[in-house]
Amino acid sequence: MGIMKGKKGLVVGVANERSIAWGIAQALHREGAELAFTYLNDSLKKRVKPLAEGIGSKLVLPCDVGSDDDIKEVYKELEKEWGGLDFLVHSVAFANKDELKGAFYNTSRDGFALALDISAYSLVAMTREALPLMEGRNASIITLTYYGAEKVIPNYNVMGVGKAALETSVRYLAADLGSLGHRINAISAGPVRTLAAAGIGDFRKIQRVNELRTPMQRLVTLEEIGNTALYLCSDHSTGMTGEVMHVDCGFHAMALSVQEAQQLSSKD
Ligand code: NAD
Ligand code: 0WE
Repeated sequence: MGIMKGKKGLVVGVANERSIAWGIAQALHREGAELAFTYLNDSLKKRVKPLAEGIGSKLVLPCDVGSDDDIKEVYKELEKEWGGLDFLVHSVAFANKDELKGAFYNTSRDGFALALDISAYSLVAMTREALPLMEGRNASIITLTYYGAEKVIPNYNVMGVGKAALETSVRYLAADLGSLGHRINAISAGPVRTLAAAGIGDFRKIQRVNELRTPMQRLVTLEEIGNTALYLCSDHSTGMTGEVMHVDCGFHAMALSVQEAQQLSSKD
């Protein structure tokens, strides 16, 4: 117990108690990590602050990851308060809602740039600005991705392209960070009913397909994603970097569900 004792980390992407970032924060806190949080805007501050305080975190800072100034300000504060950083949890994505449905070719130039800026470039900027604080600490960085980066998930559209850029950024960043002693990995999570997911029209259908197609015949839990994040942030995973780990009850391993295959063979 207490495998994160003495480690300090920043968690970016809590909106409420259902956020994947919050599931991750709880696992890290359970193992003794000291955490700082950021929030996007004032309406989310009201949600994030009490959650953070509930686990003894006093550092709750504003940050729009689309702003270099905001990012620099966060690390300035962490430098002042902590003087170092052992891990970073990046759990942020955004695309215009009207571009998460219909034909992908209708994605606008601005919508494409926005989705890739917030969902992929933000990891690059947050990593770069964290480096002075991480110096000599063998730090770990994690981000959250989705299967729509690898294969077409209808309507995921520009977010799929953004997640592909994010996953590739993880590999290029891993190459940069290795000689500094730091690591960076991604968790490819199965569908979880969060605020970001609630905004999606056919999310229930996506969850239903996952329950039918996964080897485990169920959906992944926030706790399971949190425990995997804990592993990647901890010194139990010091041999891993540049990896995309699927925490999806095995969905990525299937092309057809077992039931679909049985239905096909029974018709022979
Ligand atoms: P969520 O809504 O709880 O979290 C998304 C967070 O992104 C929010 O806290 C929001 O404030 C933040 N955000 C958006 N734009 C921002 C900006 N400009 N600056 C700073 N923060 C910004 O939803 P979630 O599902 O927990 O999403 C977290 C991550 O997990 C995302 O990267 C998402 O793509 C990924 N993911 C989600 C699922 C799922 O099914 N929910 C599956 C796989 C991966
Ligand atoms: O990464 C995501 C969701 C990311 C997301 C969600 C929203 C909703 C509200 C990004 N931007 C926005 N913008 C908004 O205005 N997921 C993995 C969840 C998700 O989203 C989908 C999915 C799944 C799964 C969209 C279409 C199809 C499947």
